[in-house]
Amino acid sequence: MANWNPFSKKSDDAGDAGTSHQPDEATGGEPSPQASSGGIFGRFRTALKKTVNVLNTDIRDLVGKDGRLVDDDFLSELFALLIKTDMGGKSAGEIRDRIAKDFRGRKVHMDELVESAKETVHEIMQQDSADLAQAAEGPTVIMVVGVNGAGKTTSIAKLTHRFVTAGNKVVLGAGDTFRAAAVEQLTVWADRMGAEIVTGRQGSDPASVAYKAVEAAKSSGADICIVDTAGRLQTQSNLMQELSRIRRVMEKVIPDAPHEVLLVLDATAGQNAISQARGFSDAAGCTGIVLAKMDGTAKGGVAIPIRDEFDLPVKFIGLGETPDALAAFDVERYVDALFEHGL
Ligand SMILES: Nc1nc2c(ncn2[C@@H]2O[C@H](COP(=O)(O)OP(=O)(O)O)[C@@H](O)[C@H]2O)c(=O)[nH]1
Ligand SMILES: [Mg+2]
Repeated sequence: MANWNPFSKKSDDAGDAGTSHQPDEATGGEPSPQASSGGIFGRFRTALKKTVNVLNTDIRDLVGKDGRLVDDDFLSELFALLIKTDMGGKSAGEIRDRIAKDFRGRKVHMDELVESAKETVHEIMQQDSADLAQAAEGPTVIMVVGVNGAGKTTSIAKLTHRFVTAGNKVVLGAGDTFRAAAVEQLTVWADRMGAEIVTGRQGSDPASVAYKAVEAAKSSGADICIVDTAGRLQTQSNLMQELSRIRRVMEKVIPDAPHEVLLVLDATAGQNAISQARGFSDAAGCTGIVLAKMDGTAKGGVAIPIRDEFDLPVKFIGLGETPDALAAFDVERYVDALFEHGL
């Protein structure tokens, strides 16, 4: 198989958030106009802008040049600012508590505070590798699930683009048989990118499409099979059961399939909406998260409560609507980008 994991940190891919740190260094720590206005890295920076600004400006003002005594007042003001970054109450509380533990009753300076906050965020974000699992033999099967409009089909197009570009043969399964438009959307992408696609009639059984797609991938010696599913809510128990059924038919063709079940979450949806997707983890046996539409939120801190909320690694972030707008998620780079101006 050609260059299996194009998302691996080991592969030097300019599309990965953070691998293009050079423009930053080249301009002495400031992003070049080019980097901030366009490209994946620029969009990644924009996504984090509000969070970075709160950390860099508001908290810096709160602490002041000469430092600030850590007392109850300070701790509650700090908490209020952290909440503004979309990192969620739990994470903001953990940062505050750690600072209270380390510094209460004495003066803290900005660099010490940032160091402490960064360590806490790091601990929360710590996760297994973002690399995709790979089948021991035969095609690697990836199933994609999530609520309506989260960005599933677009994320599949992006994954396909990356796999095909890396020389892999991809078969897609248009498992969203609910909406005719979804099948058309995926067919257009597949044609454009030279991937094979298996479709079913509108309203037909998605498990049957999934079965045929995995079978086609196996018999044609494809490297990867990606199966789309219709959007659903975790409260729709019949539809959640359907996901288990789709999984089971895949297993009939390849015993350890699906190798990945990616839950696509809309970063702009707000934390409550995202929390509502928790049921997917159990019903669909999710193995990782794709955080779509990160370019649509200036409060990129949203990845923090997601790590708190789901016991799943964030594998990719979506940074736009074009097929190249997908980056492998890297905890170190994410945390560094959040705090880079605060040190
Ligand atoms: N800006 C932006 N838009 C996205 C991203 N991912 C998906 N979208 C848009 O979100 C909408 C819903 O996406 P779609 O893939 O059809 O969602 P699905 O219902 O989960 O399959 C479409 O208009 C996409 O173009 C992203 O990373 N950034
Ligand atoms: Mg779709």
